[in-house]
This record gives sequence, structure tokens and C-alpha cells, in this order.
Amino acid sequence: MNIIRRRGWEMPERLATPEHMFLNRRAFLSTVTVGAAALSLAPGFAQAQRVTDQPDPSMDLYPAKRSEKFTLDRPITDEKINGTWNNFYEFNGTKNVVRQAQALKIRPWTIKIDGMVEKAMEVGIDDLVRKFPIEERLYRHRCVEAWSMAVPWSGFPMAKLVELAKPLSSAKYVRMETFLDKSIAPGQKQSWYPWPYVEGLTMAEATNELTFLVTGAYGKPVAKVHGAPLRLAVPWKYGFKHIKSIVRVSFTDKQPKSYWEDLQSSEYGFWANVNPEVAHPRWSQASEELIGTSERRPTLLFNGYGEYVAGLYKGLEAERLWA
Ligand SMILES: Nc1nc2c(c(=O)[nH]1)N[C@H]1C(S)=C(S)[C@@H](COP(=O)(O)O)O[C@H]1N2
Ligand SMILES: [Mo]
Repeated sequence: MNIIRRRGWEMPERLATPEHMFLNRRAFLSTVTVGAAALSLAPGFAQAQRVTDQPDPSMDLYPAKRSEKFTLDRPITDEKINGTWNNFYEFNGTKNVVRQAQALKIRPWTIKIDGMVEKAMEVGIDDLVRKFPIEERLYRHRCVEAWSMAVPWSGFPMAKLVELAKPLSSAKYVRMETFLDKSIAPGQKQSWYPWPYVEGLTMAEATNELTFLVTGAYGKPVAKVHGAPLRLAVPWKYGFKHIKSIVRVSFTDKQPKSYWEDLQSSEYGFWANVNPEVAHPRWSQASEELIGTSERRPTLLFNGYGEYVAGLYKGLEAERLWA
């Protein structure tokens, strides 16, 4: 008999998957597309097993030198645990997405930089990753679902990309977009989601010292399931701001509407800063479970990164900074 036991850090469904709970409700309403979406899982999965990747051309950049500046108050989350507990809705809405994510083709990979910039450009990931020194940073990550992890990311400060892009002084925000390819990502056939995944930051947030573009993790090129070949890390914000597999970075004067805000604006907003005192409409944010352990810890304001970022929000007290 095959009894599935819940490990300590796996929360009850109610807590672990709030993001897809209301999506299921939506899916339910959208009865016409449900059948097609369910069928679409099968071909995506088959393709995942057929893909054979070339050796990653950025392999020689890792492991990168670790920055002394960013330290942890907890052990690094085991790579295996971290690589098998993921949110990547393009592939599926469960935490078990690693096999399907192998269908992602990460070369060639081009990032389009456009909008309010001196000159729009397209840059290949292997050019981009060699333009700046790559460093390793130990960051904590707090998902809005109340679980957390600690990760050795590698990459470069987003400020470097902003500098490269030469935005006009009228640009106020950076809008980022994930790839769109239904043929490899079955989730993207589900028409009730606002694909492609979009996230945004203010210019001040994008150029903050903490804001990091991730190209590697655990001493090697970043895994597909974590958002290869280019993913954002903004450790003072809830996990959903950490957009994966970025293909487009646009500078704009309009506040970008993120994927989650578009889906459910009563629960997810633009700022999404971590605050243990402001509950999500459906659960408390006071504490978090460290994935891979049975440990629960109190959540910290700005996930403990207030010294770097609290100043960004002075004068914005009237805004929904915590959702
Ligand atoms: N494109 C894309 N980016 C995404 C998501 C997603 O579903 N699609 N999920 C977000 C959420 S909710 C979290 S918590 C983190 C999870 O990152 P991890 O799977 O590497 O732990 O990715 C974020 N970035
Ligand atoms: Mo999340």
C-alpha cells in the first residue's frame, strides 16, 4: 500500500496553495476550457522527456565569488528540497513542476529591452551574463503562502541592466515579462490566466542595491525550475514578485499590472512588501515554515531587509504597500 504522508514542512493544502485555490474556482467557472487544459498536460509532459540540452555555455562562470555582505540567520535550503517545491504556473499549478519545467528551452534566449529608453535593444543571455561580474549572494525568500527558503543565488545587480538600458528620465517603472510558448508550457493553454506572467518595480526599487538578476544558483547556472536563464530576486518582497525566465524588460511611466494583481487585485497588489502584521485576506503572515524542516519562525518586516529598503516607501503610507 502506498501511503502518502505529509512531511512537516508541507502545510495543509489550505495554506500551501492559496494562489491556485481561487484559480481552481475560476477554472471551474470556465467549464469550456477545462477539458482542453487537462488534456494539454499530457503532450507537454512527453516533450519534457524528449528534450536533450546542450552543455550550458555559461558553466565556466560558476561558482561565483560569494559576497560577504549578505548573510543568513538560517541554513541554506537543501538544493533538492528547493528544486522540488516550486511555483511555476506556466507548467502547472502545483509545487511539483520540476519534470514539466524541463521542456523549457533556455538557448538561444534573447531579452528585449524597450519602452522609454534611449535605444531599444535585444541582448542574448550569453552576452548579457558576461557584461558584468557575477557574484553569489545568500538571500532569504518569503512566499506569500507562508513558506520560506534560503538560497545561494548568483547573478548581477539589476542596477547594471538599468545602466545598460539608458532609460529616459520620464521612465518611472520597469515592467518585466516571462516567455510565452504554449507548445512547451501547458499552463499557458489555460486561457483564464493572464499570460504572459508580468511583474514590475519602480525605478528606485529596480536600482536598489538588493535587487538582483539571477543567472545561477547553488554554484551553477540557475535551474529551469527556478526560472532559467534569467530570474529576479527582491528578497524584501513576497515570492510572487520574483519573476522567472524573463524575456522582456520595458521602461514605462505607467505602473505595471502584475500577473497576480490582474487575477485577483483584492489579494495581490503592486508593492507586495513582506509585513508580518498585515494578514493576507485568507491567512496570517505572522510566521513562516522553513521548507525542508518542521521549523516555523516569526516573519520579519521587509523579510529582515528594512535597512536597505524601508526608505523607499517613505511618504507612500497611503498605498497598499503590504499586498
Ligand atoms: N514566470 C513565473 N514566475 C514566478 C512564478 C510563476 O508561477 N511564474 N511564481 C512566483 C512565486 S509565487 C514564487 S514563491 C517564486 C518561487 O520560486 P522558486 O520556485 O524558485 O522557489 O517564483 C515566482 N516567480
Ligand atoms: Mo509565492
